[in-house]
Amino acid sequence: MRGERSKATLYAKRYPLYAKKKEEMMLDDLVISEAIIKSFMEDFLQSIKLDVAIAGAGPAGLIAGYCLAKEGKKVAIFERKLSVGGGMWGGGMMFNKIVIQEESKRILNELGVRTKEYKKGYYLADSIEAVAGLAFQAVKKGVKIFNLISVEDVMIRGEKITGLVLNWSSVEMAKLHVDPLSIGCRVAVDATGHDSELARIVEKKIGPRLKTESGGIMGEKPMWAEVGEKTIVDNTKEVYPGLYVAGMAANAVFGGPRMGPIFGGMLLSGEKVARMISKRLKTRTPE
Ligand code: 48H
Repeated sequence: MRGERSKATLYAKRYPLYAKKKEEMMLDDLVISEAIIKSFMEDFLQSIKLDVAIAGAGPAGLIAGYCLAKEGKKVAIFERKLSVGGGMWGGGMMFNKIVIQEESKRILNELGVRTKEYKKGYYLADSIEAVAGLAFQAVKKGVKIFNLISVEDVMIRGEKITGLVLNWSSVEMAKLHVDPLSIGCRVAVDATGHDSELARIVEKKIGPRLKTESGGIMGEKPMWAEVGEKTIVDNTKEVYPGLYVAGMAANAVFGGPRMGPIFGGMLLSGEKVARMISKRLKTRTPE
């Protein structure tokens, strides 16, 4: 109390404008820092054992997280970049609109994102509104999103994914020799987009043992929206025990075409992976 008062007097002398504020609460820079550090550490510790760990906060990862949290699952998303939303912000060639089809319109509408019919079966949404809606609703449902953290490896025990290995993206970018930390999960989702990074890590570390035709990553095929949007939902499945693929990663791993700036398939894929995982975690004894 004495300290507070003398601080106020000091400020009042140095900055006359503060004289009026003398009796008011003063802002303490150290309290601000302490609040951030403590609260982040609490969140991080809370996430050390998860039901579901998702790599990638693009549209597929965000909707998967949202649906899983709605089912009461403890879920966190680890995103390499500063921003969430993956490739959705830029719409098509930086024209920031996205197209979605009839079946997935209800998903955006549930999140409060507006859609407008363009032609029968084609709906438009503002890409910024779509990303904002996805991220906001996911967080509100209880998904913990950690941005600026990259998944650099996986933990495998007894031929099953049991966790993800994390590092700051800045460490990765600066190529610093800093060891990572690990978190545990009952199930992991590779929602890393075109690069399907988690499936790639598994293939690289233990060989061609994925549940694909070749055992390895089949690779994404050329643009074909009609087929790509269908296969992406079919390809959303478990690719290695405990590891599911969703979104663009599903077509990259199982060899489906790309589809350009139509995003219905990403949403349906995220929803499907959440449904599959929820069912599995309900029927299994907690590990
Ligand atoms: C942490 C990581 C890591 C890692 C990557 O690319 P995304 O938007 O992926 P989807 O599948 O949700 O959506 C795909 C869509 O955006 C798209 O690209 C389409 C429709 N393309 C069609 C076409 O023809 O091109 O998001 C993936 C996210 C990104 O934010 C990455 O930064 C992040 O995953 N990420 N995060 N650890 N190792 N790798």
